[in-house]
Amino acid sequence: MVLKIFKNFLKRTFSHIFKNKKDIKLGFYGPPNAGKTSLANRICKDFTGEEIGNVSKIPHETRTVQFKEKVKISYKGKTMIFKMIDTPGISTKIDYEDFLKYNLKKNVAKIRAKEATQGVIESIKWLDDMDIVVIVLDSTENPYNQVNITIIGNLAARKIPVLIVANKIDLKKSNIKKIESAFPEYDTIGISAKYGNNLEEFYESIFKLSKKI
Ligand SMILES: Nc1nc2c(ncn2[C@@H]2O[C@H](COP(=O)(O)OP(=O)(O)OP(=O)(O)O)[C@@H](O)[C@H]2O)c(=O)[nH]1
Ligand SMILES: [Mg+2]
Repeated sequence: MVLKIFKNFLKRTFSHIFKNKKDIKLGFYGPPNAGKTSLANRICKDFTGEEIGNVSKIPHETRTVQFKEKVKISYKGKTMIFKMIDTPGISTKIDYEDFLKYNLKKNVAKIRAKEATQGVIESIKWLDDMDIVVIVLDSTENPYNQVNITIIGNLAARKIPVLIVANKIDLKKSNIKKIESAFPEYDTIGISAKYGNNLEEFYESIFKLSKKI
C-alpha cells in the first residue's frame, strides 16, 4: 500500500516535470536542393533510427513542413531533446519549365511548381515558431543572393539564434570561406550531410546555440 502511494507520487511528480520541459524546436531552412532533408535525415536516423522525408536531386522535393518529435541528441555525455522541423526550400522564382529538364511530365511539373510555391509560404509562416534555426546552404554555390539574405534578415529581426551550415564539402567546388565572408556575424560549420563529415562539430554548435534561446 505504502509502496503504491509512493509510486503514484513519483509518477505524478516526474510527469509534471516532464510536461514543463519543452523540446527545442529546431528548424532547417534554406534554398531548395541545399541538403536540408539530407541533414535532418542523418540526425534523425542516428538518434531515432527513422528518417524525416524524401531526398531528391530535383529541387523542391520537400513541399510541406515535416517533423520528427522527441529526437534525443546526445553529445559528449549531454542530452537534449529536439523537435526537428524540415521546411520546403525557399526561392523567389518557381517556374514549372525548370522541372522539365528532370524529365517530369508537363502536368506533373505544373503541380510541383504550384505545391512548391505554397511550400515557400508555409516555410515563412513557420519561422515564428522556431527556437533555433539551422540555415543549410550549398557551399558550391554563390551565397550572395536574395533568398539567403532574406531568410537571415528575417531570423535576425525575430532574434532567433542561427547556425549556418555550409553543406556539400565533399565536392571539389565547395567554398566555406565564401559563406563565412558573406555572413560574418554567424557561426558557419562545413559539413557533408551525404557522407556525414564533420557532424561532431555540428552537434557541438547546436548545443551551444540552444543555450542562446
Ligand atoms: N555531394 C553531396 N550531395 C548532397 C549532400 N547533401 C545533399 N546532397 C544532395 O543534394 C540533393 C538535394 O538534397 P535534399 O536533402 O533533398 O535537399 P533539400 O534542401 O531538402 O531540398 P528541397 O527539399 O528541395 O528544399 C540530393 O541529390 C542529395 O543527395 C552533400 O553533403 N554532398
Ligand atoms: Mg527537402
